[in-house]
Amino acid sequence: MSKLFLSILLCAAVTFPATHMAFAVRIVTTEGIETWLVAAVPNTGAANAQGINTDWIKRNIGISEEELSKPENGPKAGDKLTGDPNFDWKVVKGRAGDHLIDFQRADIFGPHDNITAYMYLYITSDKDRKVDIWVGSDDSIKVWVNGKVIHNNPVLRGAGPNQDLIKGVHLKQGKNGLLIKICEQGGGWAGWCRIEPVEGLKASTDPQRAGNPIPLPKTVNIYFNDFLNLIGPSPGGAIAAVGRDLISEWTNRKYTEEDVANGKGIENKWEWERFPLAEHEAEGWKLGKFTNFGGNNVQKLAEEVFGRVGDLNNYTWYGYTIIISPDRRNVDLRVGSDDSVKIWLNGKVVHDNPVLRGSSGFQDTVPITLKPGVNRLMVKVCEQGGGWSAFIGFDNERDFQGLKVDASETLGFQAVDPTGKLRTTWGSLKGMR
Ligand SMILES: [Ca+2]
Ligand SMILES: [Ca+2]
Ligand SMILES: [Ca+2]
Repeated sequence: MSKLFLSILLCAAVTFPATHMAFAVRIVTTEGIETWLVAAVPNTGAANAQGINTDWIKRNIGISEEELSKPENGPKAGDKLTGDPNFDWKVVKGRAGDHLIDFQRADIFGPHDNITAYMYLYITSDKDRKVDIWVGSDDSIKVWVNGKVIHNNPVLRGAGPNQDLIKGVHLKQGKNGLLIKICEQGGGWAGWCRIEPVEGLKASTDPQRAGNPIPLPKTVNIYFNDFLNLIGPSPGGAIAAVGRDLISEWTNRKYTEEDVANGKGIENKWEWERFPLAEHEAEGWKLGKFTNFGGNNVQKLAEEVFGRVGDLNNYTWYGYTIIISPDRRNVDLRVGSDDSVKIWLNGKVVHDNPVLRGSSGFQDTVPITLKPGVNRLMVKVCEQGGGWSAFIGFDNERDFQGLKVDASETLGFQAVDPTGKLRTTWGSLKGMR
């Protein structure tokens, strides 16, 4: 895929609302802005209360957080904050790959609890414009641009790319000040930020200089985002649940997981709408898209597709989709899950990870072989407590090139021949080539 085509896809992914997406995958970069001015204030109490609510800039240097976020008042490397040189303003770079700023790194601030970090960047824009700003944080986060609060999330969480989206942020022509506050309570302590689109923007940590153009992201994640979905209760914990055949339990043994992974009972709308669920709390199958790519995206899908608002625990999600490949190819499927995960390709288990973990992106690498034509993919993610999330896709454009991954367009509305091949769709696709 050429860089140009990639940037068109990136623009398409952010420009069209989810319901009008031309793609059944979401192309998301995990690469944040690399270089920042940072400073910290220790002993700031609970991250999501005293830490985020107190103006630690004002307490230390007299001007407010709001005032500091105006570019004419912004900091430069070497400026004092607490007076402890370890915590005063300095320029740092995020880690390789996603550019996450891990404040606990020995060359930044080292490990601390109940402490607040500030990140600062001067953004020079060639004209007045609106941008989207994506942030990630461990733990609570508040963001200002040019003297205005644009985001406040008093949360306790691990950090990852793209956790919160701040839409339609106004940048003025010339220099803008971006201030991010990250309050840490315990465990990890990190911040992450990217701006989209970056065309026409330069970033600098030096108030005297416009700096360099913000580069287009080099790495992208390609997330499958529409599935045929089934959810239901799975008491007894995620690790046990991922090892049990819940489809068999929920249908009184009319169908097994392997049946469905082979397309049985599911590839025609008239079949899946009458899927014989005996478990009355289970719901499905229903077409639906992920609209969120932070942690807890399956919970969000359960709310939007099934109206199941609130924090579901000891629950399991099955997602089913079709990958149409123009050729036989070996690819690395990338998978992230909260909690346990199992994946079938064309009826066979290709991944089985009985684990309890959080997730806000890819974690596991699953080498698979796609055959020419229709490939059936079934994913199972068992949630035990806290967040519930799933990420399935590729982080390599070459693996994805030429594939069609699309539950809503390839399932259920076409004639299916007796061997289960989606002849109409595949035939028309080939005809287009
Ligand atoms: Ca933390
Ligand atoms: Ca939960
Ligand atoms: Ca969980």
